[in-house]
Amino acid sequence: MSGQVVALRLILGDQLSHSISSLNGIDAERDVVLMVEVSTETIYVPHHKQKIAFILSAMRHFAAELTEKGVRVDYVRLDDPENTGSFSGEVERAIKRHRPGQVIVTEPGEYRVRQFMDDWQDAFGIPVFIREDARFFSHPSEFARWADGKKQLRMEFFYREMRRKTGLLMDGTEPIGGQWNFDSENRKALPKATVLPDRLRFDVDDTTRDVLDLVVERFDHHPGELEPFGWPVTRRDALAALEHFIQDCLPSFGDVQDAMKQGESFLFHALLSPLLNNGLLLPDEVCRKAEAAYHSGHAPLNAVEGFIRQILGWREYVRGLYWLKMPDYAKSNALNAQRPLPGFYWTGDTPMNCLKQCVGDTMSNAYAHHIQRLMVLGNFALLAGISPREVKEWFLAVYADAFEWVELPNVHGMALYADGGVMASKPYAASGAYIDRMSDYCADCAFSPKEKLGAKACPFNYLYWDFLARNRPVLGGNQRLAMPYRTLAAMPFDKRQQIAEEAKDFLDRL
Ligand code: FAD
Ligand code: DLZ
Ligand code: SF4
Repeated sequence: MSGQVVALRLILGDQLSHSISSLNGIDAERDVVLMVEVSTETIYVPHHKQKIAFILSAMRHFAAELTEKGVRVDYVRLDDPENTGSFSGEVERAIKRHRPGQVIVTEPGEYRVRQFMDDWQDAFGIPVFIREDARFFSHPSEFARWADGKKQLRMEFFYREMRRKTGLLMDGTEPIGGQWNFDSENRKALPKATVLPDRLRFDVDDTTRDVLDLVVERFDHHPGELEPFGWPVTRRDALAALEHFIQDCLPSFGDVQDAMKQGESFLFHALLSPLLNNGLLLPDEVCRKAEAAYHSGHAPLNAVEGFIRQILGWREYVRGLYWLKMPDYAKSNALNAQRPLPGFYWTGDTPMNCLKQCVGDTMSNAYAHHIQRLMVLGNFALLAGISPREVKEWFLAVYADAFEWVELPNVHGMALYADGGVMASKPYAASGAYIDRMSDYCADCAFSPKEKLGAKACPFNYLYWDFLARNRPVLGGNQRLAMPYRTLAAMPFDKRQQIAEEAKDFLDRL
């Protein structure tokens, strides 16, 4: 590379958008884009093999697209012998290589990375400009203003603000259909005769093959299966994945959004979260496409609203919450849960079929859909009192879409109630009856969801009541739990004692 470099522009592995703010105003002749594969990012948790392959392959394809556009890209590979293994080390080395007048970067998704980025200007002695990430509908500062002074934060109200702000599914100042939220129509079990769409998988090209070989060489001890690998890793393929979802899945997405089926990992879900989170797709374009499908009559309102709410509502809300509450949020443990994570979260080796299936899907695909994560894997960890720190590390490791800003609030807030109710007004705790209603897992299980106590009883059943009994000091006053607490109080003493004994026996053997 020749000529005076004006700006070194760093792009991280989850910033793979051509419209990323760090590229605004780029001088293709005199600026250099830096992209770095670094070992610290690949091992801060033991990422699923497919997740590492997805991130690195998408980075390499993105760098190639920039080069094709005439941008000067300095790309450091993981196996570069000079690679220092960290973002800070690689930015320092690149400054020595290029002697730029300034460094430009878009704010990172994770608090951990922001901390060392904030030191760079002093450490390297040149101006470092950290630009806002404009790919979201709202900035965390806007969320903080919205949250300021509120006694309780609820996603639904932030979501309505976002609907008004963006005009998505709005008819003037009113929500289309006269209702903000169609969630009550989105909780059906999967009808037996449902024909599921074939999901689009993408071919492995030479770039991805090199990365898959690298993962075998360096990360063979990491969890999960590497192949078959079918994730999109380019903008073009990401757009094809979006089109496939809108055409083949969105119309049916709403009704059975909460259903689970053995051997069917994807159902009508979008599979777009890894692409939204690494930047190959933008939330605005995804929501506008879904909205257009409603206006053209292709998809019904409950499906489109349900889908848009996940992105415009939940995704924005958890990001705002993350930046509002960090760093303390990561230490939260309102229910003082201390039990270590059982080994079957990694192996799937458990007689509880729902957990076995959900872990199996996770390890095969680096993906599980929301209800599998929340109502099976998360619910069990909640009821069993597993340490939030260990649960959080597991969820961060095993999913291709897992970045701390979105993963942590979902784990600590939504699944484990570790934040004491900041995110959810009550714990998402459920017994075996819920899993039985929403899935076909129980038919193949060693336990029965109908049995409440005894050797055949579904462990979710007695764990549910034991969870409520154990956590009465924290949860007893929660109005939304008044009914189950009344039921618990009405149980004969012997039954309550038996629940406590069976739960203790089960948990001691975990
Ligand atoms: P769909 O079900 O088709 O939903 C569409 C889109 O909505 C998703 O692509 C996603 O971008 C967004 N979305 C849906 N629910 C949420 C939510 N609760 N929070 C934020 N965005 C949401 N999502 C992640 O992106 N990364 C994570 O690390 C992650 N960890 C989770 C951990 C737990 C314990 C739970 C309960 C949920 C987690 N989620 C996470 C949210 C959700 O489960 C995934 O976004 C979803 O399963 C992704 O699959 P999909 O693209 O097929 O989504
Ligand atoms: C997740 C991840 C992995 C596995 N590897 C890299 C990498 O080598 N280089 C990189 O720039 N980003 C990687 N990432 C994504 C980062 O962890 C993510 O960009 C930061 O956590 C900021 O959110
Ligand atoms: Fe899961 Fe209980 Fe059903 Fe078995 S019986 S699959 S443990 S919910």
